[in-house]
Amino acid sequence: MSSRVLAADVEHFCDQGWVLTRSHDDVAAVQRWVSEVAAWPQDDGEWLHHLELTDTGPQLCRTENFVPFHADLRALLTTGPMLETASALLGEPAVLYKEKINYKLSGGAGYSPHQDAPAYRFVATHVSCMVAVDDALVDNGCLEVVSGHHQDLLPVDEVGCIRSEVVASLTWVPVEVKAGETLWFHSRTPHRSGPNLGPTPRRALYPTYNALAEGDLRAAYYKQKRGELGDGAAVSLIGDFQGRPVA
Ligand SMILES: O=C(O)CCC(=O)C(=O)O
Repeated sequence: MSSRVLAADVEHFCDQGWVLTRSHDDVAAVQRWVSEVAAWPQDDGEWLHHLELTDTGPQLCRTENFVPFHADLRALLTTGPMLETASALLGEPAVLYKEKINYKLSGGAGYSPHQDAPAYRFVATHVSCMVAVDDALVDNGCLEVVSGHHQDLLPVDEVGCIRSEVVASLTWVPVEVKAGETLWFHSRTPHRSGPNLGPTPRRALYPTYNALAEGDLRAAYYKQKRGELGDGAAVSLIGDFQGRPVA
């Protein structure tokens, strides 16, 4: 394990299925990089911008596949403390599998209760995290997780989210994450989030890492996702996003 990753953090992750760490000190720089990506044009790149319809009109809700085109975000997510923490939590060297920005701008929708594992088609061992770009608080739709419930896949409904009777039986805990902190969670940790009811954005980066021993599969993931969803409105390979599609 890297000396920069605390054994207590690994233990918390193994026991609870999540752990909160400090990931970056230059909050303003990461906010600027994410604003740069958000300003990229819709059509003429290989990145994937997604819009949602809100009461005030269409707005950006997600960008995927930006790491090849932004050197600073590539360095943040594929080297240094982030990669070291992913490797420590997986217990073996990690590699980036996919990455997204969820913008959750004011009025942006939340996410239904789900586990991520069913959406990851090629890899068995993976870990994700939410790198808070802005403070993620209860009022602007921070994540809620279920602690210590990451051993099994739970029964799902017709869109791949956790069945409502199971949701009602679980204890959901909001985890507020300040800008500069990262919430790491196991791909079987149940999680959900509410809408952003506040006036300011709740932007977050979501890199997912897999065990390098299973291969560097990022390009294959995006090829398959484009094939399955095209460049259209659907945001996810499961129906967890509660946002309205833009016609
Ligand atoms: O950003 C959020 O509020 C939740 C995101 C999430 O669970 C997902 O993208 O799968």
